[in-house]
Amino acid sequence: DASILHTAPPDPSNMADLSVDDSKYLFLENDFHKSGVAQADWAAKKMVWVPSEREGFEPASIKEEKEEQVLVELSNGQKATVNKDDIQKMNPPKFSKVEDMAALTFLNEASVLHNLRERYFSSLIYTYSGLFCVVVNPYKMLPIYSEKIIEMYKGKKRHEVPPHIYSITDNAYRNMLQDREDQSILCTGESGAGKTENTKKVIQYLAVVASSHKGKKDVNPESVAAAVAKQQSGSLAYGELEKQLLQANPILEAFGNAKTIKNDNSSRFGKFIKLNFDVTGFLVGANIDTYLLEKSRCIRQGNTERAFHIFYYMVAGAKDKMREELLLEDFNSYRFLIAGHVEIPGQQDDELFDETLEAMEIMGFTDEERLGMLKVVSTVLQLGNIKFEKERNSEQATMPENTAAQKVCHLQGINVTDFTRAILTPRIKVGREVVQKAQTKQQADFAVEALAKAMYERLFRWILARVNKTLDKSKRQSSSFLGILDIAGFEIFEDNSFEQLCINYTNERLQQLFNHTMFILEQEEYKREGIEWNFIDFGLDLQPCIELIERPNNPPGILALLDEECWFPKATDQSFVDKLLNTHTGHVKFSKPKQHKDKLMFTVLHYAGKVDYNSANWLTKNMDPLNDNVTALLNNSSSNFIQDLWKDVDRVVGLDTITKMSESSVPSSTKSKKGMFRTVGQLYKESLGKLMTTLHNTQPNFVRCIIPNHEKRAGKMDAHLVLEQLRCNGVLEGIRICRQGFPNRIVFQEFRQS
Ligand code: AD9
Ligand code: MG
Repeated sequence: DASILHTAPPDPSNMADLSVDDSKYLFLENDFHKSGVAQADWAAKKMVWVPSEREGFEPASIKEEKEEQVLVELSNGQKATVNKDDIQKMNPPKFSKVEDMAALTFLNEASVLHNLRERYFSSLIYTYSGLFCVVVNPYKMLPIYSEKIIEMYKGKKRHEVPPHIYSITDNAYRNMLQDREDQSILCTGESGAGKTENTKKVIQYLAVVASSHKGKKDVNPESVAAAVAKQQSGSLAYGELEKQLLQANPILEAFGNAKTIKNDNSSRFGKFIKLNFDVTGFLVGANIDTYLLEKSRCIRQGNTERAFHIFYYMVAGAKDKMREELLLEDFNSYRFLIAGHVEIPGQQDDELFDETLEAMEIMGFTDEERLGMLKVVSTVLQLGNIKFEKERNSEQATMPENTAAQKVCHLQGINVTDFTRAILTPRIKVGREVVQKAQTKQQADFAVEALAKAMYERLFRWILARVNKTLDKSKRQSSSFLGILDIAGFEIFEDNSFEQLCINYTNERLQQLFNHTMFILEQEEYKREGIEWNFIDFGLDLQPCIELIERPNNPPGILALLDEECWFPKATDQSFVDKLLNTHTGHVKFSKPKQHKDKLMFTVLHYAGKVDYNSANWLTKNMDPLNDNVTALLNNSSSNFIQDLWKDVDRVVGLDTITKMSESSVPSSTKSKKGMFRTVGQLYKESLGKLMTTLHNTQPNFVRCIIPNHEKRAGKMDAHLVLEQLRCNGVLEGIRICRQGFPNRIVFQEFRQS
C-alpha cells in the first residue's frame, strides 16, 4: 500500500501555482542530508533515544552494552548509564519529518515526539499516524487555508498531497459519495488544542467543494485573512445554505464560547455538526447537536476569565434605543461579571456585537427574536444584582430593595410582586396541602442563581433549535451525511467534579470507538494479505471502565447510584460516595484514593490515567433543581418569546415538589412523558448513547489536536506536555496496539532490496 509507505514528499506540481513561499508550509523540503544525523553516522554511532528531563528524549550513541545497563554518549559529549528498558530506538535519518508515522521502522514514543517536533518547527502542523491525523496548534496564522489550497486538495487521494485537514475532509467526502457510507470527523484534544479551528476548516472546505451554488468565486488568492474576512462578510459566491452554515458558528460561539485561562475563545459546550448531501454531493441541509453547556459560567468566572462572549458584546455594543430597551448598565454594575469588562487582546467586543446581529439576520432571525434573546441575556445579568438579606428576628430572607427585580420582571414580562413572592415565600406541597414557605437568604440566593443558569441554558437550546430550523432544508432529498464532532478531550484537573466525569466518560466511549475501528481495519488489512492472526479487539479493554460509569444495575454504575441517591430523602454527597465504595470496591477500574483524607473522594482508572473525583455537590448537580413557582410565572409571561422558552414547564405550582432538595424546586431539565424527572446524568448518558450509535454507523476519521505549550506561543513545544497528550488521546495506545500486530509495512520490492 503506497499510501502507508510514502515517505518522500508528495509532488509539489500538484499545486500548480502556489507561491514558493506558501508551499513551504505544506511540503517538506528535501533536506534529509542536513536534518538530524546522516545515514552513515546514524548506523556507525548506534544512535538511540534516551529520556531527558527537558526534551522528553534526547539523542545518544551507544558506547557499551552490559546486561541491563547501557553506556551512552550524549550530544554534548557527556557519558551516561541508562537502563536498557529506558532506551528507544532511533529511526534512520531518511524518515526525518515523515508524513505518516506508521511508516517508521521504529514506532515508539521518542520517535513520534521527535517527528512531530521536527515537523512543527518547519511549520508542518499536520502529520498522519496510520489511521488518524495529528495536528499541533501553530498559534499563528499559516497561509495554508486559502481558496487556492482548497482547490489543490479537491479530489486528491491522501498520499498525493501533504497531510492536511482538507485532505481528511476531501477523502471523507469522496468516500461518502463512492461507498454511500456516512462519515464522521472527530476532533479531540485538550482545551486550546485547535479542535474548533479545525472543525471550522472542515466546514469551510465543504462549503466550497460541495456548494450547490455554481457561481464564480471571486477570491483574493493573496491572503488567508482576506479570504476569511470575505467569507465572514459573505461576499464569496456561496449559496444561501452555505452562507447560513458559515454563520451558524459565530452565533453559537457568541453564546457558547468564553475566555478561559487556557483559551481566549474556549468552547464551553460540545457539538456535533451533521452536513447532509444529496447523491451528487451537493450540500442540502445541516443539523447541529450540542452537549453539556457550562452554564455556571453565567454567574461565576475564574480569575481573568470571562462569562460567555455575548455578555460583553452586548454591554459594549448595544446602543441608543436597543440599549434602553434592554435596560443595560455599565460593566461594573453587574455582580455576575465579577471582573467587569475583561478585554481580549485584539478583539473589539462592540464590533463583534454588530457582527453577531448580522449573522443572526443572515440566519433569518427576526427583529423580535433577536431582541427577545438579548433580553434574556440582560435578565441573566440583572438577576445577579438582586440582593437578599436575613430578617432581623428570623432566618427568613427579605429583599430590601427591588430595582433589580423590577428590571428582571420588566424584561421577562412578569409581575414583580408575584416574582418576589415566588422567590421569598414560594408555595410548596406538604403532604396533600399546598402551603407558603419562607425561604432563607441562602435558599433565595440559590434559587436566583439556578434561575439565571436555567434561563441561559434554555436560551442556548432555543438558539440551537432556531439555527437548526434554518439549516434544515428537508424539502431537499439527502442521501448521506458527514458529521463533525468538536468535543472536549480527556480532563484531569486538580479538582475533578461531575462535569469531568461526564467528559471523561465521553472520551472513554470515543476511545473505544477508535480502538474498535483500528481493530476492524487492521483485521481487514491482514485478511487481504492472507496473514494468519488471532485478533484481539482492544475496544473491549475499555468496557470495564465504561460499565463502571454507565451500567444501570447488577451492580449499578456510578451514574445509576447517583440517580438512586437523588431520590432518597436523607441522602447526601457522602452517602453517595459510601454507596459507591460499598458497591465497587474491588472493581479493577475503581479505588479509594489513598493520599486523600477527604471522604468525598473516589478514584476511577480511566484509560488515559487515574482520576480522583471529588463528589461535593454531585446530588445537586445531578438534580439541577429549579424554583417551580418562578418557572410557572415565566411560562405565563406577557412576552411570547419568554413563554416559548418555558413552554414545557407546568403552570400549576406545587405539583412536582421534591422536598429533599430545596423545598420549592423541580429539576430544571425537562421531564419525561411519565412525569418522572430526568437527572442530568441520565439525560447526558442518553444523548451520548445516541451520538455513539450515530458514530458507529459512520466511517470515522480521527483528528487528534495537540497543544504545544500553555503560553499560547508560536514556535515553542513543551515535550512533556505533548507526550502527556499523546498518551491521553490514544496515539501511543494506538502504537501499543499496532505493535501487537505487524507495525511495519514494507512493499515487497523494497523489502527485497533492503
Ligand atoms: V476548547 O476545548 O474549545 O477550549 P479548542 O477548540 O481545542 O479549545 P481552538 O480551536 O479554539 O481550541 O484553538 C485555540 C486557539 O489556538 C485559536 O483561537 C487560535 O488562536 C489558535 N489556533 C488553533 N488552531 C490553529 C490553526 N490551525 N492555525 C492558527 C490556530 N491558529
Ligand atoms: Mg473549542
